[in-house]
Parts: sequence; C-alpha cells; structure tokens
Amino acid sequence: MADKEFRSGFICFVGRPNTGKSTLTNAMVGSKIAITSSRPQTTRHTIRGIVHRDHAQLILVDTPGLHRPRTLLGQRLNDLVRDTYSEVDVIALCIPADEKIGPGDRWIVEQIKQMAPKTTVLGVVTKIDKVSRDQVAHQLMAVSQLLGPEAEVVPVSAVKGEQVEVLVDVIASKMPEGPAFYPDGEITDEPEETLMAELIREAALEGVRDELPHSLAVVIEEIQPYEANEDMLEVHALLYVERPSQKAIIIGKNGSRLKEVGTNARKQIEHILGTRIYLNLHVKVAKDWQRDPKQLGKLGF
Ligand SMILES: Nc1nc2c(ncn2[C@@H]2O[C@H](COP(=O)(O)OP(=O)(O)OP(=O)(O)O)[C@@H](O)[C@H]2O)c(=O)[nH]1
Ligand SMILES: [Mg+2]
Repeated sequence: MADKEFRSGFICFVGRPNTGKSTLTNAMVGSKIAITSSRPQTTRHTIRGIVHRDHAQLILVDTPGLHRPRTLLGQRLNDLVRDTYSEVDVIALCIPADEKIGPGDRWIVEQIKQMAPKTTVLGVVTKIDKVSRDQVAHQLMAVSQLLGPEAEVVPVSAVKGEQVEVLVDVIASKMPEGPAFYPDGEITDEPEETLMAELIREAALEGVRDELPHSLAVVIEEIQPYEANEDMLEVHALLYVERPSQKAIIIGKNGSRLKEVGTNARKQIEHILGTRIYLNLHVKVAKDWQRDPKQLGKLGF
C-alpha cells in the first residue's frame, strides 16, 4: 500500500459548559495544557493543543462552553467561540453520554449552521465511562439525529482513555492534505504566563462553591529570577474576586486556604515548566468585574 499523504488542519471542540472539552483536549495532546473543573464555565479563552502523529498533525482549539450569556464576560466568550468557527476545518460538538440533549445543544447547532454552513461537523459523545453500553448507543443515535445523517459521531472517554485514538484517526481523515503547522514536540501555543495563571485559577477553583468560580480571575504580575536561589523563578500573581466576602473565602482562616492553593498550583507549574518556582499570591477585590467593560479589558477579555 502506498504511504498515506500527510494531513494537517484545525478542529475546534464546542459544546455546553462542563461537557468535557478541555479534558478531551488534554487527553488527545497527551499533556495537560487546559485546566478543567467540575464547575461549568472553566475555560475562558481559546486554547490550541497540537496532536502529532506519523501521518497527521491536528491543531485542537478548545473553546469556552456555550450558554445563553448573563454577563458581559459570557457575551464576550460566546463571540470568541463564534469567531473560531471560521478558522477551522472541522467543528466537533461535544455532548456528554449522561445528559439529555436539550435546547442548549440545539441552539449551538443552529449557531454552527448559521456561522459555518460549509464546515464539516462531527459529533463527540463524551464521558462514556459514566453510563452503560446501551445508553451510549442511545446517545449516539440522538446526537446523529441532532446533527443530521452526514455527520459522523464518535463515543469517547477522555478520563479512561477509551476511543481517544479512534477520534484522532477520524479527525485526521477529515483534514486536508498538507504539511505540519507546528514543529515536532510543540504541544501548545499558550504563553507560559497564561499557563501559570490558569493553573493557579484551577487550584483556587478546587472546592469553592456557588458563584465564586465565575468571579475568579488570575493575573500574573511579575516573573523574575529568585534572589535566594538563581535556579528558581519568583512569580507574583493576583487573584481577583468580585466581593470582599469572596476574598475571605479564598484566603481562608489565617490564610490556610490560600496557602494550600499556592502549594497545589506551584507543584503543577513546576511540573509543566520543569523549573522550581517561588509563588507569591495576593487576593484583590475588583467589584463586579464580569459586567464591567473597563475591568474586563484590564483582565484581558
Ligand atoms: N467520568 C468522566 N468525567 C469526565 C470525562 N471528561 C470530563 N469529565 C469531567 O467533567 C468535568 C468537566 O470537564 P471539563 O473538561 O472541564 O469540561 P469543559 O467542557 O471543558 O467545561 P467548560 O470549560 O466549562 O466549558 C470535569 O469534572 C471532568 O473531570 C470523562 O471522559 N469521564
Ligand atoms: Mg473547558
């Protein structure tokens, strides 16, 4: 058999919040480049992950979960996702195996049809480890009905690693022939500073409830060589919340919670960067920043 032509291209994962897009991105890339959490609306910017195979290179674009926006931040995130539709070869709609298809999913399908009528659409049934085989089969049919007969639908479990390679192959088969976009070994174009800020946000999200996750934003203020040990980096980060009561929660009794967040984030950052760091965290209140255009701008939205 003749060698297969090399294929390369862009695919974005879209779906309602909390449907497993970022977890799947990490599983396919083989490394953690996108933070994940059990709370909806974790991802706040598009994140590129690169999948290298002998016959293909896939650039995955993980996007924020889509929902009817209630804040200016929500609106900006939806716009961001819509902008990516025009930049990709394939759009993959992620729907969990354990949740009924609802108006939120139909709304996304309509948006895709409107914005990118010619783009190949793929269905991905995520989290198949959470349900029985029968339920997976049922969901595959439901997603197929939602997307129409021409769309392929692939079941996958990112957590168990089931079917991840099958999904890579299916996506690769839909890509145009062409050379790689990124050099071998490169797995993301996320700047280190963004990765650090995200890992701190992920650590701070752990265990907080209600509306607090949405109110949290992290900004890296300064990175410099650590004076006491020149093999280390000193990183200063600011955690923004929207209200003083939230500040108290994040800091915890005698600063215990913030300390824990710092330790967890530091380990993750050191693992990814391969450098030891001294991490300095501060918490600040930026009142209602999710609804304030000026503050959103300052925070990079
Ligand atoms: N059991 C199981 N859980 C999963 C799987 N994939 C994701 N999850 C869980 O689902 C939750 C949401 O995962 P994320 O990857 O953050 O979801 P997301 O779609 O990126 O969410 P947003 O960024 O908020 O839109 C997390 O608690 C994950 O651990 C899976 O294959 N199996
Ligand atoms: Mg995400």
